[in-house]
Amino acid sequence: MELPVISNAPAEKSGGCSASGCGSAPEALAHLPEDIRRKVQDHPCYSEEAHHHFARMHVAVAPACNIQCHYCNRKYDCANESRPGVVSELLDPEQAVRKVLAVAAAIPQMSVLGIAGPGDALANPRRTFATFRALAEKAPDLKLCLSTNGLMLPQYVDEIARHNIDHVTITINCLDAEIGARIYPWIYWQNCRLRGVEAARILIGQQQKGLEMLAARGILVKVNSVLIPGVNDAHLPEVSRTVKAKGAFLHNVMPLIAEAGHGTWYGLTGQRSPSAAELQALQDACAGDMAMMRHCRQCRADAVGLLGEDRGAEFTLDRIDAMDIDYAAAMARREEVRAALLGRLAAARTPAVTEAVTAAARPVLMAVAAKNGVVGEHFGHAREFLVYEASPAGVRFIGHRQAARYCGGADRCGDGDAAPESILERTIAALAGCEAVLCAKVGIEPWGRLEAAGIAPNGEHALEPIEDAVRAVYAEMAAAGKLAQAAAERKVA
Ligand code: CLF
Ligand code: SF4
Repeated sequence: MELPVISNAPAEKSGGCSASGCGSAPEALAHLPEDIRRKVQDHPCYSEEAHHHFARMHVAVAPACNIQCHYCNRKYDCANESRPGVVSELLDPEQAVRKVLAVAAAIPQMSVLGIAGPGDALANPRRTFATFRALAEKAPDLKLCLSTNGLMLPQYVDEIARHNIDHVTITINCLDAEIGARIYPWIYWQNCRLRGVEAARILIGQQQKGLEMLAARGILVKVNSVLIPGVNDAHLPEVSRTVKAKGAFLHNVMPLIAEAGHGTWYGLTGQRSPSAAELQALQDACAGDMAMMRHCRQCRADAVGLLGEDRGAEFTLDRIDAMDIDYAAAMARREEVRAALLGRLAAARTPAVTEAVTAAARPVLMAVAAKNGVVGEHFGHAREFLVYEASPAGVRFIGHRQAARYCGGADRCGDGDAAPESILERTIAALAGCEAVLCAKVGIEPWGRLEAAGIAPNGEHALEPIEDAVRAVYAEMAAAGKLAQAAAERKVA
């Protein structure tokens, strides 16, 4: 599940460049062993490049939880991989299978089925594995993915392996039980409610043991960590190093979302969330040790669609019952679409040469209004911008910044009640630090306002693959002397 949206949240928490240690970037994928590459190439969370093209869905079949996290309110979905403040429609396994088959028919690029709550998948083993079992039989082309707090993980590793679940996420916020006691008030363990350091020690031990057991079986493990300023921020680089040493494939550091309105302990006691800059700095610090995910959208436990979009409302049970679906045709279509998308991804992996960029050029952040992996969105229609860093080392994904739609079309403007003017101001503020924004189109008014804010609007690379476009703009800046000039200014400063 996804975490809440922070107003000025940094760009997507996704993998990035091999230079920065991000194993989910295209260059890093190319260097993976063939069997691993096959497992991640169409997984939107494990591969940053795949997330532009392949979709995932979650089925909310797991209501119970066996621990308490201070960032969670039981009224909402599990915030370890979800967005606080959103409640999912609970399904039984039979309903879940019906929904998955309908979505797979309607969204042929849906490649992954995950169970991530709304409680903990392994606190509800019967429902979780019944769902996976049925889907392995009825939709064998889907990758199966599971997310857990890890408390019961060692007990279920064999069953996970038996069900061919190749991707498991464990939320590991700490290795130190003293820190853990500040995050987890209690766990439910062997029919007892345990509290404090003792509870945290057991949870941490189970998580680490489960990680080692999964790695020994060749199951890909992603570790999620919630960044809680003043609690585990200084500790997370050590977590990163340790989980890497034990075989984790990817680390996803997500920002704490602590709003009083969500009723969580942290929210009610004034624990703050990290800023975009703090999150990025910590992700960079951890990236020295392992591959980082930066494109996480903190999905909800019933999310459907590409990361960052939610088409769940199209697939309620009553709507599904009314659908007339030709499953055989849909399956054939899925195979065609998958092959086409993988072909497109392979073709996009050839980086262009940027001769104008010298080794001394400074790095530049650029925001992209993206759609399906290209510069495809109108500035005024974008609900989020992807942020990339261009440097002499290449182009790497940094994260995403949330925005509201500035322009809603001919008959309305903006999202909600806010005036377009204030939406534009907020969007420009969210793009702080970016020197250019690449989009399919941009209107005259936002154009002027962006320029005044020091962000160059650019509509010259509409429909080009994102990284090619960013690379090209960086080369244009280098050719115009903008990179060297700014470097000189920095030196003076
Ligand atoms: Fe779902 Fe999680 Fe599997 Fe992805 S989500 S169970 S690994 S298929 Fe992905 Fe969503 Fe972030 Fe999770 S964007 S919250 S990391
Ligand atoms: Fe909430 Fe998930 Fe933590 Fe359970 S594991 S308390 S559902 S955030």
